[in-house]
Amino acid sequence: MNSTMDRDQLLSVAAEPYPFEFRPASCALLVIDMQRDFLEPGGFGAALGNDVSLLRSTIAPIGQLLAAWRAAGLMVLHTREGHRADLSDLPPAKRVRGRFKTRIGDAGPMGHILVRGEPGHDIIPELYPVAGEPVIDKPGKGAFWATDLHAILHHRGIRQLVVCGVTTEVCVNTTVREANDRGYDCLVPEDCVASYMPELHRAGLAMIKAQGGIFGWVSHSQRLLQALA
Ligand code: C5J
Repeated sequence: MNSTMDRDQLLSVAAEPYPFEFRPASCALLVIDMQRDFLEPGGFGAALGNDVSLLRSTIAPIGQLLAAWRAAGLMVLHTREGHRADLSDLPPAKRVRGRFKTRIGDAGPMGHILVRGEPGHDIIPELYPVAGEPVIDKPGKGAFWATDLHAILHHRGIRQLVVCGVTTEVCVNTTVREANDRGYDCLVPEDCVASYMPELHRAGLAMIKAQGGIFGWVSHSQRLLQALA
């Protein structure tokens, strides 16, 4: 696929519960929270007791989709979960939830955890945004809540989303549900999302595609790349 392709043609991807049809011009790639705080040792994910290496299998396939979207001149967006340095947008309930020793805003090896501007809050170097790709800073799990994501997609004529990133059952699932309620179709490539808990990854995907695709479609990055080729 290259920048001379017909971006308005209708493409079809093998998916569950049935093929996903999309026009590249109106289908954005949305990469959720591929941040150092979730994917590298010493960040928020690790502070909660998780094995961050479980998420790293997504980096290569997301990289392939990013390359294909960029080569075709299609829309790419990234999100980051995090808070203001003074923590004024951090709900006290979110800060204390889990009764963990290390909490959001505390100093860690990659700076203050999940705080904007700190090294750990930023996107991993392997998938770093390039010029022109909006980065949505979100205080919650869903990418639509308290952000301008919906306005940006609307202004660019985007109606469908390929949603990648971490974690499957938390920020990916919340964002897919929010998108569904706003009228977007979402396709989730199963190898481009991951969880610290593999059983919740499977459950998160099952919930999206159940009941005729109640929240969206599930496929694989290779099937998507074949459709674009
Ligand atoms: C979490 C996320 N798991 N990006 N955030 O707290 O899924």
